Amino acid sequence: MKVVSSLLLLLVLSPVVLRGDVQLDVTAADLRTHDGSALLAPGRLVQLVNLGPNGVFDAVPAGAWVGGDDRLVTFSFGSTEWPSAAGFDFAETDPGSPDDPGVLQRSLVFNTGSLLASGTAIGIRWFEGFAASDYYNGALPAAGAFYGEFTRAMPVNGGEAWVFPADGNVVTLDPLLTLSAGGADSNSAGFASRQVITAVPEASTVFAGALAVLGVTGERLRRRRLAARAAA
Ligand SMILES: [Ca+2]
Repeated sequence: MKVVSSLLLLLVLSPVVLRGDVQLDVTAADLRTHDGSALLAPGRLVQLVNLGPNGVFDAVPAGAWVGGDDRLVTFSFGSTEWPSAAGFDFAETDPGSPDDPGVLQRSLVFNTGSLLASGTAIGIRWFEGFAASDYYNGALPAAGAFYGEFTRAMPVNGGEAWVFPADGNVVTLDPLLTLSAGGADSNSAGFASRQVITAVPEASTVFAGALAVLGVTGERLRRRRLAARAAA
């Protein structure tokens, strides 16, 4: 219930940002490990994702943080607690109190240099096996790494749809609140139950591979014809 009351406070106390800036207030709870057995620990990696022209999450391929037309979104915090980056640590913004496991509560500030087009669909991903510092130090996920993802087009908890707003706006994104956190979303919605997939070869590589197969087949046919001629 603490999360719900904090959300209401955010809705009442929406701060003002400078013209040209955008602030997104992001809340999600309870975020858990892939089997739901443990709450995600503070310090784990969370990323904000631009869902791209298709408007949906694309699977994460090994060796990259996003796949398909998805892109990581870069932002800065108002303080210096974490460098401006496309990845941030999983924790709540609640100065003076310990971070609660499983609770993401962040205010992300974008300046004019990093604005996405208004209406761009966005979402968050959380990675069970990576600390935010791993991302910052250049780590990349391997196939099988667990992660969770969330976005919402139709608000149910009093916030806004998960799209990038126009300049100068402070937006509280409709939070993920599972039953265990006092909300109405299923508990499994907070599980990091997705897995990084084996990277799919580029289309050009597949095409070259197909040509190679055709080449082998063509060589076999030529040999058969030669053999038929010799036998004639
Ligand atoms: Ca996409």
